[in-house]
Amino acid sequence: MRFSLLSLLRESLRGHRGWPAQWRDASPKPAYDVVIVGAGGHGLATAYYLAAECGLRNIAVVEKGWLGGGNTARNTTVIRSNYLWEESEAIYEHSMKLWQDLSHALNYNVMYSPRGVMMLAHTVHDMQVIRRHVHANRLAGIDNELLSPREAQAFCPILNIGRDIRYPVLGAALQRRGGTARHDAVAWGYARAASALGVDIIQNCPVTGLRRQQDGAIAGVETARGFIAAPKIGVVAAGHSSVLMAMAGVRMPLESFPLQALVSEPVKSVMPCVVMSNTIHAYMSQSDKGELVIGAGTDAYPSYSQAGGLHIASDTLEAVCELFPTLRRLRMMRSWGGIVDVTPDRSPIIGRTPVPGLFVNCGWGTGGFKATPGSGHVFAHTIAKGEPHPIAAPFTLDRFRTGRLIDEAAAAAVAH
Ligand code: FAD
Ligand code: PYC
Repeated sequence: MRFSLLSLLRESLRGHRGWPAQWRDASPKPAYDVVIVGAGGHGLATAYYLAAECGLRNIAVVEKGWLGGGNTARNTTVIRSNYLWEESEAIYEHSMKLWQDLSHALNYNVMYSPRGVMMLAHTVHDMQVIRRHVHANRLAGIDNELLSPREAQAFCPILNIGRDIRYPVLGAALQRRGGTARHDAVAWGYARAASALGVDIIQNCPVTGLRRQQDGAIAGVETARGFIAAPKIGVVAAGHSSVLMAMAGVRMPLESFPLQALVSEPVKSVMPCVVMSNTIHAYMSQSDKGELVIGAGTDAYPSYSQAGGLHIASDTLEAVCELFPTLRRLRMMRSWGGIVDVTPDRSPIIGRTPVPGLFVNCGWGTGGFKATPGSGHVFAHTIAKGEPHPIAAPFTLDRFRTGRLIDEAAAAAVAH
């Protein structure tokens, strides 16, 4: 091997803060074809589909903590595809179809349970909104049906449809194929299947920088355990995407908010489905262990706190007690928060960035768990081909420049 004086000097200056910009392109041989930053469900699914469907095997997933320990571990696992706009219907329905066969595909029981997701209406405006969604979904071939209060109660017998409560139930929209899955099993299932295909999953390895070559293209990731060179990087770090993208000089249209949830002590099965109410900021299902899984709205201001305001959780519990009075004496066991990153139009960003070789998948806000298989699938194809997958194509970063937004706030399901 031959060393020039210049290359020796470059090596000795590596990591030095004053490293001249023109030397930052010292491009070592790529260690991997693709590095995915973030081992949440989306990152692991991306790595799995890259290996399983795109013919790439030399892939690493780099995670600052442990796999599946971010929002994937903290969410309330609601799965549905009853979104309003065609672009959203396409991606969430793509995901829904993948959920149906996911346990077989991964040979891992992700406990997908299509027990029905029922969204309540409490005002005339709510009724207009759910009617609009039902019609839009049915036109797109997606199941969704309108229920009267009595029909809603027949589907969920503990639901209070009395007229004397603060926000009486006026009707509901029911997506029968909607439901839940086991959050950590999804991360473990994708991780195990990806690992079996040769993907390296590197935990406890925070990414601290994104290094670019002299021509501007991505060169690799700086991590707390050293530099990893790769010609393609996919950033999938929910809640922290803007921090990571800033490392490559890309400013993202994102804000990060705490979103919280809590679970009750376990009880016998009382809740046969998922019930959601955006108006009174509460949604609930029952886990297979018997705990009632309850979610609240986001905090009103951006923050990286993984707790969330106490008043948000207590308002939610008041709403739950009104809707399900039989649960009034139930004790709560745990509460927690996660950081969700939210775009101005409440739709995700999936695809290329202004930095050649750098891809991003973020902005799923309060609703990305359900999208895990579909998001990973289309992102893998986008990274492998360097061109957006047709389903991902509308979700560009560029839409915030052109103004072609996909305003899904009405379907976000959680109060913002
Ligand atoms: P994550 O699982 O957060 O993965 C991102 C990973 O990136 C993390 O593991 C993190 O440690 C890692 N990371 C961050 N920075 C770095 C770095 N510098 N270096 C290396 N790694 C890094 N969605 C639904 O569809 N249905 C729901 O019912 C639902 N309920 C929710 C309830 C709550 C309380 C919360 C918080 C969210 C909820 N969501 C729900 C949203 C959903 O959880 C997220 O959209 C989804 O899990 C995002 O998945 P992910 O894989 O992108 O993120
Ligand atoms: O998007 O369905 C959803 C959801 C439920 C709870 C949080 N997000």
